[in-house]
Amino acid sequence: MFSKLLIANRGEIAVRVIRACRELGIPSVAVYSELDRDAMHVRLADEAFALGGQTAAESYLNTEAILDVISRCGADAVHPGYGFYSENAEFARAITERGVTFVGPPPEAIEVMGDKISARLAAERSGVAGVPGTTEVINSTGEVAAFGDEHGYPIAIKAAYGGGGRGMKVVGSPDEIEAALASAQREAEAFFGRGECYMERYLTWPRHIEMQIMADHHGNAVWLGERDCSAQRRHQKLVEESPAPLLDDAVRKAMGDAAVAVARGCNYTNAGTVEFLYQDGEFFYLEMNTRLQVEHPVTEMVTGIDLVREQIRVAAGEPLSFTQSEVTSVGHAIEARINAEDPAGGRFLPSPGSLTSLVVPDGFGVRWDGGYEAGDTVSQYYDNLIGKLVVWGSDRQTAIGRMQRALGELSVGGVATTAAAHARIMASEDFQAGVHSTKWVEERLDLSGVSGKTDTEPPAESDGDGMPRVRRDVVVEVDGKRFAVSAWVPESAPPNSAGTGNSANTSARPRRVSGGASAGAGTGQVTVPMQGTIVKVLVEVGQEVTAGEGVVVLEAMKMENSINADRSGTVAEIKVEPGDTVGAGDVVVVIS
Ligand code: MV4
Repeated sequence: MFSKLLIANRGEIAVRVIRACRELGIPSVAVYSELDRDAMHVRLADEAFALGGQTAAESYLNTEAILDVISRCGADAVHPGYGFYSENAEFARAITERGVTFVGPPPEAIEVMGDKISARLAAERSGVAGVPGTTEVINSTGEVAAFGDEHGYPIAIKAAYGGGGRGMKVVGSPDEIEAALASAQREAEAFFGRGECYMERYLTWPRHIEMQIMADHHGNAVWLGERDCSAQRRHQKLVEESPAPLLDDAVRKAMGDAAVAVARGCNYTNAGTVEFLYQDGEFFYLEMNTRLQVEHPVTEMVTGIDLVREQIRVAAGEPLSFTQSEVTSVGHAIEARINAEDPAGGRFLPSPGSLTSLVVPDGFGVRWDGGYEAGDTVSQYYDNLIGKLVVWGSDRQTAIGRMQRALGELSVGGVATTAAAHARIMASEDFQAGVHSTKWVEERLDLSGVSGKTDTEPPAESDGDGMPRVRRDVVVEVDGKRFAVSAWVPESAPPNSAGTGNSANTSARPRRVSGGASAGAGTGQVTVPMQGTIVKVLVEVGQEVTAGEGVVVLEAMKMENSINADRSGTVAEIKVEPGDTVGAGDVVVVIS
């Protein structure tokens, strides 16, 4: 096993890998940018080294700086997480040349799958079909027209060196070919530096279903079940689940076998994901992701297999700890990505900032994979995933109910989050019925009226007296029943003050408690309404008082309460002095 593992990443995935290292007894090393000096992954790792810089390019993508830390700390393995260097064959080679293990697939497999045309050819060689289409670069509009004549419309034009959905153009009819091809090539050139494009039949209402695989260095390759990631917007996944709803067991097995065939075909090792489009009972190979994915926890929750632990073991040369027939899936798992984004109006605008508070759900079947704690800052420079809320339930309906419950417990202060959009998704009939598709969030889901704030604290406001007001939450009991109460009090009030007089705060005016006093129709026998201690007597015998005027101050329920004259007249008798304990109904002053 490794003697030290460096995590070339940040946020929740770095935290996830550090936790796996700790369980395996492997010392972990974090790296960090200037902005992440005190980030959660840095606090959690056994050692941490600065990379310098602020942006990803200056820090987590600074090869020189990372190679330097590797040699300084003596790590013999590097886990790249997802994003950053995870699918960078050059980086994998650079560290391998230094005798350091890359916890991931061989560089050659990364390369084959990095280019979509060669990836498609590799799949076809393994007997796995993509959406009907071409495996050659498009050279003229005539080729697209010929494809349309044969297979019909719509047609998808895709970037050969692309990914993540950028640069894909849909051609609805022959007269759109010229503009769509030119625009796809232009975008491919702009985004990926290479303009080559290919084409496929365009599926109009597909689901995105992907298959998790693992392979070791001993010839073992297995599939661990699928994830349905159809609920997404702008090619960013929102919700992932396993198993995929309404997927036939026979189709699942065929998809698993296809994924293993693709992996074997490129001599794959470690964890990988083969993506498919699924429509009308048929699945088509889309691409292979040669990394651990964000949504790996849903597979872990239904199979009970720790994928990160397994990745590290396999990278160290150990055989997979299970065989295909030992992999079973129990129940249903759903993941909701909690991003610092405001879903209002379906816009999902980034909402970076400091997390003034963070309360994460727990309880049976709930898992939180977070990268931040209260007080941490979500920077505009990096992925704004705050954490992943994952639930497990005995079936899909139970899991949906559990996710709704867990979302209700989540409270994030200081930034907007995607939580409210998740609540809408979980509550929607389409999602519950499993009839959503990759276009469903953008085209069908109603996000009107959602707000990104899970913590409903309004900004400090003035109450007309020029004093800024802040919210204080207190719990009160009324007749033994518990109420959570919010009070907006001057900013300068002590934190445990809900704005009413507090005995510790002697400058505050005592509360008036004697009912009906101002009516002036009392008997003159001034009583206290509750048990307490007399802290002050405000009048003397013989003194003239008016109805409603305070006569004594009673401390009760940790508050000072003014006990007031119930009629106008002369103070005839004072029955108490400071320090006396009185009970409800005791007469304290007599007015004649
Ligand atoms: C498609 C498709 C329909 N038909 N290909 C978008 C990302 C890129 N990697 C593949 N994508 C798609 N390819 C054909 N022939 C629909 C999509 C697609 C999609 C796929 C997976 C997840 C989300 C998606 C959202 C929109 C479109």
